[in-house]
Amino acid sequence: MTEIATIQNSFDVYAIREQFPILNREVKGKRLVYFDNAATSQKPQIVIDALSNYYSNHNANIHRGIHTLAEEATAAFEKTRDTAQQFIHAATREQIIFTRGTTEGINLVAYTWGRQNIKAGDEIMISTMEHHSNIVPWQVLCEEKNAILKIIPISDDGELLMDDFERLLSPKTKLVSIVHVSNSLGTVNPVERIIDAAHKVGAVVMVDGAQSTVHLDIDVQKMDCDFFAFSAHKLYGPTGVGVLYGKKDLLESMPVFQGGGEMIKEVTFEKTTFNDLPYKFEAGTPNIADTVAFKSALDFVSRTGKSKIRAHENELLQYATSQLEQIPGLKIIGKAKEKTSLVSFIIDKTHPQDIGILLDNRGIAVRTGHHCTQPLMNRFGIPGTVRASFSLYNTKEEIDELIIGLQKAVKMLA
Ligand code: 7TS
Repeated sequence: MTEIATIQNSFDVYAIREQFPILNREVKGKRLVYFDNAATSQKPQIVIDALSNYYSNHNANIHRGIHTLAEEATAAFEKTRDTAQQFIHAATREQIIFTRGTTEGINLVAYTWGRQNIKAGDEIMISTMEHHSNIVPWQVLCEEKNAILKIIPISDDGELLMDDFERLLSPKTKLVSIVHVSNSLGTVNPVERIIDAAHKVGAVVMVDGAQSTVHLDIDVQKMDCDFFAFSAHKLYGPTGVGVLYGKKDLLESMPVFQGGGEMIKEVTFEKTTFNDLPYKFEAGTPNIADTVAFKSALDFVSRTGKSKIRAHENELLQYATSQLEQIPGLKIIGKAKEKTSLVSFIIDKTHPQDIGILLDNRGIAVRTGHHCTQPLMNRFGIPGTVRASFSLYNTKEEIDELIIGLQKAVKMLA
């Protein structure tokens, strides 16, 4: 039995850890405890090897050459498209558009579908808990078109107020763009209910899957979203690659995003005809090596098994929550019933950044600040939080180290 087959049968966090070389390094003389997974995940050896193998053996530009290397590089690049299609259960491979990441996916929709379809007086709806990348593109569009941005409010626990959402919906609502899982709260939003309600008033729905795709099973057809965007680097893959999924009729009707090589069928100075999906949206030489290596990351997650990963991460979430709640003066921000493995918190009389520095001195990496969700921080009346986000390779012992680090930090700062 191979090592991977063994992992498939039982979740062995220590065997998983061995596949992530960076977890062996020391920071400030201590073994690294990496709790900044919501910002970016670490990479398993197979992803690192795939990158090195691509450049060592197959590097060429894709789609254009007839020589052997070009054919190998093209085949490897296109294989990732098939794997990504299966990973999110898209109906066809043409609906998988490679981007730089979630941010570019959202901007692509704003700059193409948005500019074509949003008119003065139309309404675009987002929520209080959006990442800046799902706020700013819509603000820019609303300003340009004289459209109106509406915000779905949230409860003190960090859950969407669904009754308010349904009240805000009207035939004027043309687009709802909603985060699937909040990067600052961990809240899992009821996207199917949102999509269903939005479709009833004729609105198109975009889902920001940056934080959800690594933790939850994603089935874009069952979800019935119109657009779905995610990033490889939060999914054990390389930085600089992402996927935008869209319903085929929408993608076909949309104007092009960027012009250049690959996205055309024929160019004359009088007129250009555009390529078919997905190439219509993939102008220029893409990030070939990282896209090729992304396949190894998706395969790694699928082989390990999302349900086993989720069970392990849930255990970490429950354990961390119960331990953190025992620290005097600590308040958890985000107590939704449905959460992924992320805890945001503040501690009386301390600044999140000071906590972050003291934890880093113990080799513990957490994120502090507003996490690119400033309006959400304003909703809670705080400048930021300390955020510990857990991944499949984290352990309860590491959470114990976090708790000790926090207890010592509080003693020093309070
Ligand atoms: N949407 C959400 C919900 C995110 O968490 C992020 C990145 C993005 C969009 C943008 O993704 P990108 O890959 O295009 O940058 N979130 C974070 C974070 O929480 N800390 O660093 C980046």
